[in-house]
Amino acid sequence: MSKITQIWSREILDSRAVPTIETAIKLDTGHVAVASIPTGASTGKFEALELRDNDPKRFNGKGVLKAISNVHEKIAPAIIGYDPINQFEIDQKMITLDGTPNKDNLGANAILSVSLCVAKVASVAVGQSLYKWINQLAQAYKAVTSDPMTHIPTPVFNMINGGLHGAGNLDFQEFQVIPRTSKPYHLALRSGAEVYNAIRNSLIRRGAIHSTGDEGGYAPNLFTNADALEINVEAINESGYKIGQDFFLGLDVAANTIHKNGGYSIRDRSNALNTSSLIEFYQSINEEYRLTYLEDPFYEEDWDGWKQITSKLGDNMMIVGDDLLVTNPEKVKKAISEKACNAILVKPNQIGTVTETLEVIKLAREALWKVIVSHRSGETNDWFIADFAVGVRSDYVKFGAPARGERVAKYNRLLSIEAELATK
Ligand code: 2PG
Ligand code: MG
Repeated sequence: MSKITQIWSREILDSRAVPTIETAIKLDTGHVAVASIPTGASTGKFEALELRDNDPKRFNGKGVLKAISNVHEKIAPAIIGYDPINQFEIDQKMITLDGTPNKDNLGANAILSVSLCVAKVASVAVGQSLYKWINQLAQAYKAVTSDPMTHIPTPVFNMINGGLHGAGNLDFQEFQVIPRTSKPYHLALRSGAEVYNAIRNSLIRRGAIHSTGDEGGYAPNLFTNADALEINVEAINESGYKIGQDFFLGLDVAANTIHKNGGYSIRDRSNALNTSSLIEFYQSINEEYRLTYLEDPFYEEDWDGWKQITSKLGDNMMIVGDDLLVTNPEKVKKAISEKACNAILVKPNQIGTVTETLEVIKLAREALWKVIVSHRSGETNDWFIADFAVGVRSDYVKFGAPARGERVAKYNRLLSIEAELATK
C-alpha cells in the first residue's frame, strides 16, 4: 500500500523546440516518478484535445501553462490519496472530472501526463520493471493473454521522412524498412542501423540532401515518392541484406496531407487521383516493392477507400489505421465492423489515458488485428512507450529512425528489456 502525496507539472521542450508537459508524482513511501508527453504534427482531426495556451506572446501560442494549471488545480486534488496501483480507477476519475468525449476541459496532454506517471510510480512502488507492471495491468484489463512476454516487438524504422516531417518535396510521410519478425531484437536494431547509414552514403553519392527530418530519417529532395523506396532497396542490398528475407518495406502515406480539393495529389502522377486511381497506384507500387505495411493510405474520412484497399490488398499486407482510428475505441469498433483495416497504430496521446489505450488494444486483439505501438513526431526522451509496447505484447513498434536521441532512447530501452527477459 502506498499513497500519492504530491503531483506537480512543468513546461519542458520536445524534440521540435515546442513546449510539452512533464509531470512528477511522489508517494508517501518517498518513491517518485516522472513522465512527459509527446506531440504529433500530422494529427488526426478526431484526436483528443491537446490543450495549448494560444497566447501569441509565449512560444507562438504553443505554451502549456493552462494544461499545467489543470494538473495542479483540478487533477491533483482529485487524485492525491489514491494508491497508484489503482490505474483504472484513477484514469476513470480523470475522465469523469473532464466530462467531455475529447478531453476538451482538462486537455488530453494534462490527463495523460498524470496517467503515464501513475503507471510509472506504481511500478516503482511494487518494485517491478515498468513493462512487467504494464503487462499486469493489461492482463487485468483482459487486453492480453497471460502468455509470457518473450518477444520484443519488431521495429518499423522510418528511414526517409517526407510529408509534414520532411523537407517538403516528398508527399508520403514515412518510407519504412522493417526487419523480419523472427530476427532477435538486437540484430534487428543492428541491421536497421547498418541500412540507415547505407542510405546516407547512397544519398551522398547521388548528390542529394542527407540532412534529417523530425523523426531522424533522411529528408532528401527527390523526384518521386517511388525514388525514396528505391533508395531503401538499394541500401538494404548494399548492406548485405535481402529484401523479402531480411527486410520488408512499408509506407505511412499520412494521406490527410495529400488529400486536397476532393482528390489526392502526389508527385508521381501529374493529375490528382481519385480513390480508385490511388488504389491502382498502390497496387503498382506493391507489384514492384512488395509492401508489407501501408499506413493511412486514405484520408481519415474516406471509409470507402479504406474498405476497398483492405479487401484488395489486406490478405498480404498490414493496412494500418492511424489518423483513421486515433486510438479511439468507437472508431476502432466501426473499422472492425466495416473491415476498413487490419492493423492499428496505437498512440496513447491520441486518446489520453492508459486505460483507454488498453481498451483499444483489447478490441484490436479480439478482431485479430496487428498492433503497432507508436511514438509521435515531437518526442521527449521518455521511453514509456517502449515498456508499454512490450507489456501489451504489441507486434511492432514505430519509434522513427534508429537516430536522434529521443528515438534512440526508446530503441535502446528495448535492448535492455531484451537482456532482462533473457536472464530470467
Ligand atoms: C504518424 C506519426 C508518428 P505524428 O503519422 O504516424 O510517426 O506522426 O506524430 O506527426 O502524427
Ligand atoms: Mg501515421
